[in-house]
Amino acid sequence: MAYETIRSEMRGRVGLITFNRPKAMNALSHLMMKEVCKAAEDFDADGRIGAIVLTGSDKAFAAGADVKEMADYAYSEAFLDDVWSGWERLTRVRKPLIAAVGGYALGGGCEVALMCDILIAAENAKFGQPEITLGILPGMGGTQRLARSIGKAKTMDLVLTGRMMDAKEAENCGIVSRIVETANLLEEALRIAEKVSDFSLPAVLAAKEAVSEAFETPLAAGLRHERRLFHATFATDDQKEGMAAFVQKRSPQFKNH
Ligand code: CO8
Repeated sequence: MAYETIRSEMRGRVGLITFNRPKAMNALSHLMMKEVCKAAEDFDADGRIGAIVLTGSDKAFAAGADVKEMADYAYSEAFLDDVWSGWERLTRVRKPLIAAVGGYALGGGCEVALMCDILIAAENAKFGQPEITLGILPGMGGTQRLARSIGKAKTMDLVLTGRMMDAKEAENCGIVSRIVETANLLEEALRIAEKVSDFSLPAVLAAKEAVSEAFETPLAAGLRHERRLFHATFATDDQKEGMAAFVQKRSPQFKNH
């Protein structure tokens, strides 16, 4: 399918989505939201794909929602259309989403990266929630996902001052999984996605579901859910294969059932 604001392609068992609005620092327009979510949902439904990588350019992952597009919004339009909530579709994708962030990940760009499951940052990555400088506040989870991941003190600092943090600070406070050399960002992200794609898909989906649950439920309910998912893996052929391969000292051949 041809897209205007992104590129979407298969790299082996990995679905690769690249934000492609270079003249606007990959600002997230409404069309881009629809295209990114559609591409991610298509990969989610495609049995050949095991994981999805989202990336931008070496200058910008995405510099936020498109300010020019929303500058003249009236309250009633913003409220009634509820357009930005469409990005939440990404959080319903069941396959692992890996954000490969180079350059700026600001505002909505940072929030989209935070919706992903693994965040790989290039050395030149910069994260921030600069909405306060525009007379608004984060509107797509910045105050909530950041607070849950990095705590109140850092979140307040970022949200109230609008300052940026570099890749090292973002890794230290726990939103970045790994930092890689800027020139190797995509290669590393694809390598990680390919590795995840080689595992049993039912186990991968269950693992993602269980970890995601930790952000939404009390501990006892999360532990119970994890145990049920764990028990369920014993109904799969892949569990038999994975353990047989370990015992026989060979590589497993998972069949995704
Ligand atoms: N929206 C629209 N255009 C943008 C955006 C943006 N967010 N960011 C950059 N651009 C455009 C610039 O206007 C410029 O266009 P032009 O050449 O036509 O003037 C072009 O990209 C290049 O940008 P700069 O010349 O500014 O490049 P610099 O290298 O000097 O600076 C920065 C790069 C620091 C990234 C700077 O562009 C900047 O500060 N951008 C705005 C960052 C920002 O405030 N982001 C938050 C936006 S609000 C938001 O995300 C709310 C989220 C609510 C939920 C919505 C979810 C999608």
